[in-house]
Amino acid sequence: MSEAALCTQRYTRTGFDFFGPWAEPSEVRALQNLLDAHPPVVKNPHLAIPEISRIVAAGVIRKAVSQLIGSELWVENTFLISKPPGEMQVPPHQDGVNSRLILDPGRSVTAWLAITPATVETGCVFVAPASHRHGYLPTKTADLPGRPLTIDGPVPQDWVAALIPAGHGLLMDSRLIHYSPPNASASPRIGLNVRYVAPGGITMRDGSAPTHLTRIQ
Ligand SMILES: O=C(O)CCC(=O)C(=O)O
Repeated sequence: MSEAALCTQRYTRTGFDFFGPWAEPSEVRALQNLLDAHPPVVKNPHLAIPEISRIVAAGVIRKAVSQLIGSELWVENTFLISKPPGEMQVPPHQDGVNSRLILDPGRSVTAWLAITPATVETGCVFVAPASHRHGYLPTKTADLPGRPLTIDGPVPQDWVAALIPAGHGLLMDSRLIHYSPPNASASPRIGLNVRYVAPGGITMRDGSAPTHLTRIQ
């Protein structure tokens, strides 16, 4: 079986897989320097920061995502988290549902890109293997700053720490339950969440057509 087929098989079974590197070490260092001064959360940085718009179209990422959902790719959303040392955490959630939309898991995938090393100490993402098999779960707002969405129901018991070197990444099924704990190190942990969709992969809850999509060429 080819490496690509093995990756797809792993992703289908567990709901996640690793990939990379998506950039040269010098490019990753330049990004670290650039993003160090940014606020902890930046929504849709690919629309405002040219270096990020280049990354989301990087060949290695495009190839990995295309193997899962086909070659016509659009970016639905990006989210930059520069998690400072301290309290900031992200509760268990699924990326494919929010108050505005639902993503078709067969036509969407999240790529989480480590811009600095993601380790247990720095507050890496933890994934619940095979949790995508239960579909989308009910949600509620978490009692945390910013009132993020979290799953409403039993929280999975089995978690895997997604340990990712800077310049590498994680692919997640849109239904995969994941969270990230606080950063216990002394430096910010920077990661970029990119939601890719194939045509027809988005259903807006209000019946409108999706907007602000960026085609990956
Ligand atoms: O970057 C993080 O720590 C959390 C990432 C995450 O859960 C997400 O972007 O959906």
